[in-house]
Amino acid sequence: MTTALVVVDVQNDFCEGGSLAVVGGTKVAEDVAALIASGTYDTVVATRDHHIDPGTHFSETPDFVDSWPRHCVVGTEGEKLRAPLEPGLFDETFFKGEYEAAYSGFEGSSASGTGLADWLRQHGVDAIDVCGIATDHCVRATALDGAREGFAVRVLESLTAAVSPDGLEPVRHEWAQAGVTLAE
Ligand code: VGL
Repeated sequence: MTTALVVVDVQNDFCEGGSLAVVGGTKVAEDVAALIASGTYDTVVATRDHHIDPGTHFSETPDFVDSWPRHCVVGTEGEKLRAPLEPGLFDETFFKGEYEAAYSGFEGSSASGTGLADWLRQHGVDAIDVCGIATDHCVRATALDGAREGFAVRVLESLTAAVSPDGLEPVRHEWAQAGVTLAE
């Protein structure tokens, strides 16, 4: 099996100080950078929320379920990867959500227009380890889509941060139903 690390949306707006801050986001950035530096994975990719005008995904009165404060707007600091992560650490980056909500990294495309699933297959990847932010939104959706696309999917839960850490049981149940496993 060739396993790739998929790092979901570890961007400034999702970390402490950002417009949609998730507690623990900065620690995820640090811990994921250390994991990448350990050389465990030959293939490492990132996804990034990359909004221009995503319609009702943004709201002045967000419900934090389907609508959110403005975040990860193209060209802003909030859209950039959280240090110590930086673009050069990744073999490819997949951008999503220009004009719509896009929770799953599998909705993303590289700058040259390749989707995540095709890119992984082209690189001989058949398994993915998923980490990043937020556990209960973009990590959730990316893991489920990965399983649907036929990859063996593990979620590295200790390398994620959740919007609602107390609400993860149903998410874990969905993952289990889909054949997604948990590591650590
Ligand atoms: C996310 C809420 C809104 C995420 C993205 O990356 O999990 N959450 N947009």
